[in-house]
This record gives sequence, C-alpha cells and structure tokens, in this order.
Amino acid sequence: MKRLSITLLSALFVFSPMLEKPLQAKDKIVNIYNWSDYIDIKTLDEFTRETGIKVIYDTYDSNEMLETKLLAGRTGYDVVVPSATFLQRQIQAGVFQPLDKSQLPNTKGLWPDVMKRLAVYDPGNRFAVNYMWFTTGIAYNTDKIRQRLGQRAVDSWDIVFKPELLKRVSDCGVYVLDSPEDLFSVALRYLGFNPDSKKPDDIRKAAALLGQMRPYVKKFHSSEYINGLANGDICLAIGWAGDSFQARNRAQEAKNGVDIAYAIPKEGTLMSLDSFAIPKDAPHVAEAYAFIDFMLRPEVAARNSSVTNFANSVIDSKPFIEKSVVGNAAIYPDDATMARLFTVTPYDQQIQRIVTREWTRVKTGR
Ligand code: N2P
Repeated sequence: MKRLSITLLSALFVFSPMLEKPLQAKDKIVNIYNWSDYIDIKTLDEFTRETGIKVIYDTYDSNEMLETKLLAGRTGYDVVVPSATFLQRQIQAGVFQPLDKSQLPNTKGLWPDVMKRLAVYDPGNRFAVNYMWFTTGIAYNTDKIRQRLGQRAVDSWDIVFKPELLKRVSDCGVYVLDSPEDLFSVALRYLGFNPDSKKPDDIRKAAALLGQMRPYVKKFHSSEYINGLANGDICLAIGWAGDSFQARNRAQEAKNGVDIAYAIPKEGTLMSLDSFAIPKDAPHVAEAYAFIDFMLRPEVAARNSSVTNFANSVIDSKPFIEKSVVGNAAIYPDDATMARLFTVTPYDQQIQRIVTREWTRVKTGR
C-alpha cells in the first residue's frame, strides 16, 4: 500500500513539473520543452539509462507559445529551444543563464559556421548552443499538384502568392505555418523588399499579400501539416524542411501511394536556427547540462537528424547521418542553395505589435 502510494506520488511529480513541492532527492529529473517532431524519441530512454536522469518531455509548435511561458517566469523547464530571433530578445529580457562550457565538453564538436551565424543573435555564444537549422519552403503532393497545375514546376513562391494559382489547388487542402516571422520575411522578399525590413509600410504591404491567401487556406497551423500531407488530407503546405520530409517518409512507410516533395523557392527563403538554452530559474541545472551535452554527441545528433530530417550543428555527426538526409540539398544546402537563404533579426516592441495585429488580420480577416 505504502509502496503504491509512493509510486503514485512520484508519478504525479514526474508528470507535473510545475508543482511547487520539491521532488524526492533521489529522483534525478530534467524537464525539457522542445518543438514537436524534433527528436529521435529513443534517445531520451538512452539518456535515462545511461545517467539515471528521468526526462519529462513537453512540446510546442510556436515560438510565441514558448515566449509567453518564458516571459511569465518559473516555467519549471530546464532546457528550452527557441529560434534565434526569439532567443536574442529573450537573452535581452534576462530569462537565460550564461552557459558554463566546461560542463559541455561536446561543444568542441560544434560546427564553427553554424555557431558563427548564431553569434549574431547571441554574441560570443554565451547563452545557447545550436540544435538544428533549416529552411521554410513549400511541401506538396506531387500528383495532386500536377493534376491541378499541369507540368508547371513548383519552384517559386508564385504558387502561394498568386491568388489565381493558389485558388486552383485550394480544393485539395492548403496549410500555412502559423508563424508570422516566417511568413512576413518570405512575403517581403517576394515583393522585392528587404526580408528583414522593419518599416511599417513594408510590413503592411506584406500583410496585404499574405491576406490574399486566406480564402484558399484550410488552416494556419505549424505541426498538423505533417500528418495531413502524409495521409493525403492536404496537398500543399508552407512548412519547414525537416517536417516536410517527415511527411514524405510517413507516407512511404504507410505505402499509401502519396508522394510528397519539398521545394526551396527560387526567390529565396528564410533560414532559421533553433538552439538549446537554460532558463535562469531552471530547477535542475546539472541535469540540463548533462542533457544538452548528450544531444551534442555525434552519434546522437546524427540519429536526431536521420529521424527528423533537420540538419544539426555537430560537424562530426555527418558521417553517421542517413545518406538520404545528409545528401539532400534541401536539408544540408549546397553553396548554390545557401546563397538564396536569408536570415532576419528580432522585431522591436513597436513593430512586433504591428506584426501581431497584421498577422491576426491575415488569419481571420479582422
Ligand atoms: C519541428 C519544427 C522545428 C522548426 N517540428 C521550427 N522552429
């Protein structure tokens, strides 16, 4: 009886990281908050087996969701994974602790080029280590799009930003990321503006372009499109590279005849970097370091990339990654593809308000 109640009690603690009451000293725990579909889930068990640290693993699919929690404080999380622009302003808001690199020996294997790109947002790489990096593009069902658009190659943002084209494919289901940063930067680039423009006028013009999509979009959402594409419920999504290839792989595994492709449009697109950081009030700091360092092992990083189809930042992981992933120029871009990618910087408060308001209008018409 006593045994049972202890088990129940610890189960309660394990699944309720927000509880105020301290955990049993013997329960070593780490609370991770990461993007959905962003890890080889088997690595979590291996980490626990090796270290004795239990992993409480929660997921989100938008930076806004993570940021709301971080700014409210006391999240209970030990490791979070913001995208670079959000990371930058969260660092400025003081929500993270500087990393003690001596507790992260595997950071020696980080890819210098990737960490240099990240240093633009986190000078000196003091607060974060990169986990994955990727592009935003167009994922589509090759047969259904060919039936509707003929032999026209899907190689341009035209297909989503020319209403007459989007209208022609809208009957088979279009999803768009619910991520204003991605959509505004891409729309600005398409209109010939600086994709990182912070001019209210440019933002409004981009919003007008994005708003034209609304009648033809089934849903603005940032994770459902993976299964939607894989099972044939939708035929086109503005999505992230790795997720799009996960959709292709799920369809192949289901042998349902659905063929998904992913395009980086010729006009160029956003490259994003998602990185590990430790909140200032993290309850299990030593365990957070252990977790991050484990994820930076070349073999572990390689499996995470092989399963998620996202590029990681551990250079020595490359030989261990599935050839179909590491050899895919839409995941590990070649120089020509790289040249078409741009990055952006955070919005200040005033522009953020405009972007948030305009994005709501894009999605709802109000
Ligand atoms: C994983 C999505 C991660 C990319 N499903 C968005 N930051």
